[in-house]
Amino acid sequence: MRTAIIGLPQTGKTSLFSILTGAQQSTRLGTLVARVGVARVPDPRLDAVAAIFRPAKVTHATIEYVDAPSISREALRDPSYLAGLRIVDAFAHVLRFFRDERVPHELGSVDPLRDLAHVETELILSDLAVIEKRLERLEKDRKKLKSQELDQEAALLERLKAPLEAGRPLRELDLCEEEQRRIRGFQFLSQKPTLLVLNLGEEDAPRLHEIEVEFRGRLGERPRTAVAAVCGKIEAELSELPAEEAQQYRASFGLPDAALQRIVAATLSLLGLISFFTGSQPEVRAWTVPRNTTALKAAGTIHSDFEERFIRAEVIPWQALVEAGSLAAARERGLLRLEGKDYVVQDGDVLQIRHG
Ligand SMILES: Nc1nc2c(ncn2[C@@H]2O[C@H](COP(=O)(O)OP(=O)(O)OP(=O)(O)O)[C@@H](O)[C@H]2O)c(=O)[nH]1
Ligand SMILES: [Mg+2]
Repeated sequence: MRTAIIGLPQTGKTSLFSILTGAQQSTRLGTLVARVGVARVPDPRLDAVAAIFRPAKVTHATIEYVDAPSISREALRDPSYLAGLRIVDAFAHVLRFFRDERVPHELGSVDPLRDLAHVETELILSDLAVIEKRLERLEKDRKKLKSQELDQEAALLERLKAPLEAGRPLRELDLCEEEQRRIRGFQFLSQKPTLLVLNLGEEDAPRLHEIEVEFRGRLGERPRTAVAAVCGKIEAELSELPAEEAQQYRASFGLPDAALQRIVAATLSLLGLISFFTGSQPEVRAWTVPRNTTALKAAGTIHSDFEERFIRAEVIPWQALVEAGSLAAARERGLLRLEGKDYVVQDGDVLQIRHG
């Protein structure tokens, strides 16, 4: 799972990267190289399950974040820059709300909705260029070779052009599975699920929730788009402190719970991911999988051998395990269910995979 942090120059992308990955802040102006870091998915359920097993090691699920160089028309013409953006599963698009005269604004003034439209337009134009190029190619090929497959691809791409030309990103279109499959290989930028991160100034900290709600209202209904507000500068500074101390400072600013938790939770739900846990003495671990994943596929994410030699899964919801106090007690009370390969894993399940 990889998310790219995108946005205009000087909006707080690197600050967000520091909050999420704990990487020390090095505000490198306009750097052209993307940095990759790993965020641990904070999960109180994992801590509760770990208290039951008391394992040697607790492993959180992770999300990779990329601190991408800022979006611009020139950058979007650079093949290696584009390639870096194409491979990600989602975008976290940072919008500048904070006012600070010492920090120059690319478009001259603070106006997050305009900035959003500006960046979206660049992504859309980039996708349109890809479509045009492919259509030209297809036209040549279809003259040489009659192929229903190519005809259908051309028809679909033609159909995608109209909404794009009207300024609608591809993520807002309802495409059937067949259409999704046909265009997957293009990895269109405007199709990425997007978390809009509102980067507020510290004076807005007490109104964080209000501003978030208001912005959602102004945005209107947008499929595969989520909104989360943060005070980037404060949170980036707090990310270098011990958790408890940071929480005290946060409260003194009137800020809600840790930004890391809210951003990561929003990213997971945007992507339709759920968590399950595995527990044993050596290791308790959280895993993320798409909603509706079967026990067989879940076993495969742990180890490919588990999928190949899968027999059954023993399943218990994490709360039931915590209430029982131990795996043995849960088993005695008949709380562990034996499930087959087609069982659909639920958010918060604790799984023991039995394999040959
Ligand atoms: N006052 C104020 N300044 C901020 C805030 N967030 C970021 N900044 C400042 O804005 C500048 C840019 O922040 P970065 O996090 O480096 O932004 P960026 O988007 O990575 O910038 P580039 O990589 O150069 O495009 C820095 O000087 C930050 O201190 C904020 O919430 N309030
Ligand atoms: Mg930066």
